Amino acid sequence: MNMSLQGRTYVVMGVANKRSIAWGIAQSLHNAGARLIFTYAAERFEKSVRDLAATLEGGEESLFYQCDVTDDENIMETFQQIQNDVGVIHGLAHCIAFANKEELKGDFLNTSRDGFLTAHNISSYSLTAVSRAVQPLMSEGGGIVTLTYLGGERVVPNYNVMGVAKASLDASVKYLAESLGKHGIRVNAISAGPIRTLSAKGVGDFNSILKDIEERAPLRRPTTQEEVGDTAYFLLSDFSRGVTGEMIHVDSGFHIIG
Ligand code: NDP
Ligand code: N5H
Repeated sequence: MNMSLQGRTYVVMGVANKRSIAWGIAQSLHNAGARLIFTYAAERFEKSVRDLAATLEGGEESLFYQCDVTDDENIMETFQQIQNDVGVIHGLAHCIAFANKEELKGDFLNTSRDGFLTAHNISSYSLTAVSRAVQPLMSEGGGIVTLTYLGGERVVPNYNVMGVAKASLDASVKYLAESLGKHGIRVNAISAGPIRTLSAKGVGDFNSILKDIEERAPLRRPTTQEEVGDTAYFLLSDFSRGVTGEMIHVDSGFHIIG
């Protein structure tokens, strides 16, 4: 078996800028020879995604589609268009989450119904919606990977409604793995340690969170985009062919510390 992804095509959802974890995944897949398809939600990020892809050698072969995961019609049209343009897809990386800023501080008890539904809609249900849309394109089987965080397994200050949404996402990974296994499609999650991205900006006290990782995580260093990218590559390659419904922590081992 070889690790090359030559001749394979992967959809990467959620590149906003060069700090995005999705961009780390895109780079790892590209380095393995994969052809990439990027989706972005906001038009304002289209140029940023196109400019980034252009920095990849042969990146001009990449394709770009606008896809807002709150819009079922938009999702269906996007994957219909991808099917028309490229036919078969071998995998998908779902790197999407959102919660209103006001819900990411203070007491979880104050979470509003609207804020709860928004977080779950974008950060959790979207994986099921997208998996259903991509399934017909994955006719040769393959992998779907999503990104989660420890705050879905335990209470992490300020993560609040996003923690509950990640718990729902984590359970969705297992149910989707069961639904899609018969089609040769594996579904897994990477639980990443804190990485300073646009989403992470301005929420919580990121410096003290990173300091804690540097002091207490077994590897005594923060997680990098590249580390997550390479684990996504593993999960989207045949080397992980027996792995589905799994969550791999790429967090310097922080999750084992009590
Ligand atoms: P980024 O801000 O780089 O990426 C978040 C992405 O979510 C953006 O590209 C954004 O697209 C997209 N998004 C938001 N709303 C929608 C929508 N309605 N439709 C489609 N896309 C949408 O941050 P990260 O790379 O940090 O986040 C990626 C994933 O990693 C998230 O699931 C996050 O929870 C997870 N994660 C992050 C960690 C970290 O420390 N950074 C740790 C563990 C997990 P747009 O900007 O175009 O709206
Ligand atoms: C415990 C923490 C720190 C506190 C909580 C952070 C939660 C972050 C997750 C969500 C996705 C952030 C978010 O939705 C921010 C938005 O309200 C505002 N930002 C935006 O709209 C920007 C422009 C766009 C690009 O962002 C999105 N998402 O669309 C958790 C951290 C230690 C780890 C972490 C940061 C986890 C995570 O899930 O991202």
